[in-house]
Amino acid sequence: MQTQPITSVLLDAKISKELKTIAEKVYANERITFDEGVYLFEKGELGYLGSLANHIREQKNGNNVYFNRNFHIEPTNICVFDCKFCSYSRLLKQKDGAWELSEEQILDMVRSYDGKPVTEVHIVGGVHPKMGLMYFANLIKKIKEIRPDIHVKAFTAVELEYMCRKAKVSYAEGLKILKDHGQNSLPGGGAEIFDEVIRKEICEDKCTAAEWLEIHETAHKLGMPSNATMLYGHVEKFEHRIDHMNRLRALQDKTNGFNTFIPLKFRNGGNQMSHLKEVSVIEDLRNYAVSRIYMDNFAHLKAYWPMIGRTTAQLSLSFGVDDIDGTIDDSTKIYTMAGSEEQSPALSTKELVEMIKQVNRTPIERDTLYNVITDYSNYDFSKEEVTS
Ligand code: V47
Ligand code: SF4
Repeated sequence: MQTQPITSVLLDAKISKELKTIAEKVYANERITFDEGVYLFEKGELGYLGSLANHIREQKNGNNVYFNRNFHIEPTNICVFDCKFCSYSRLLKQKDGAWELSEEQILDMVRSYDGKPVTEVHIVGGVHPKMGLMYFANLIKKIKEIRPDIHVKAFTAVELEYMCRKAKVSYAEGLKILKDHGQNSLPGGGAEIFDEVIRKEICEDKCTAAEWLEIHETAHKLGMPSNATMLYGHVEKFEHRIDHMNRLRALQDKTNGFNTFIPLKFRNGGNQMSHLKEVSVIEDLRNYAVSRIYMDNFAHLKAYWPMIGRTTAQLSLSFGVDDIDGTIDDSTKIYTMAGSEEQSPALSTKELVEMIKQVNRTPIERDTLYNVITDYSNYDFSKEEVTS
């Protein structure tokens, strides 16, 4: 049943019967089908998609745009896997450009935030054969001893699959050990594209789609929420993007354990797929919009600004996005090394707030679980000492 008037652009006689039906479904809060998702990618123009996605964003999140105060730790870029799109990893035998932080260096990074109001540390890296489950469990414990209040969002399903396999424990056992040592949630990386044929072409040796989904389902059952990503804009077709979203939507129906969906644009700098062109900004925005329309059971859609750039992140806020990630503090190299325009990704809270206000949205600092920390609508920065 239609609850709101459909804007005139959607009733435009020039749009097809199918697009009108989809618009009616969206306004009636009805889920769209797989075929309708593919049709949106094939036939939906930017203005039409943006209009629908913006409506959903408003319904779900009002005028709020979320961000957090966070930093990353990337313990190593040495990796046993060889994903064709990855610009940042190095094989064990490659010395050039490889790094491996010691435990003390990692803990010093955490100590460097003493007195600063960060709320989340995001830990991911290459899959190093010598850094195992108990090494990371003890590392998290030590991080929590230094900073008991910080939320530890750590390890992609790719890292977790390898850790559990090496330690000869089930996913449930491995995740329980990490949880008991202080890990709070999982980031969304490693999902790439679930379609088995495309996955084989771009990252054949790491965890399968089924394993990725099983690890996230197991985490959700243990009370550890997670995020989900999708790597788009390479060799996949529209139906592969919808298939990917469909598998995530089905798991979310089952567990409701995902916090946010994060489309990740393939960046072509310095990797084995550099011969592929990157997709246009129009395609980025269309992809955010279709994601917002298709993923009806995800509360949030994130534009990760170090990957997409701050200008496109701002634009995405009119195409369904309600979250732009956080302060970052120049602590991640994944996208710098893949050729992103953000070569030293760091934004102060004040800069994030200004970015959001500039497009007439309400800046909300959140914690990892989207609890509101500060509403910056009428905030006076001149009274604050630490604004990082
Ligand atoms: O899984 C690697 C991607 C991911 C490239 O959960 C690339 O809040 C594009 O998952 N072009 C890791 N993408 C990053 C990630 C993430 C980032 C921000 C926030 C969250 C979250 C998760 O980065 C990998 C892979 O999909 N990636 N290389 C590249 N050249
Ligand atoms: Fe390793 Fe992750 Fe890079 Fe793949 S994307 S090569 S698993 S660091």
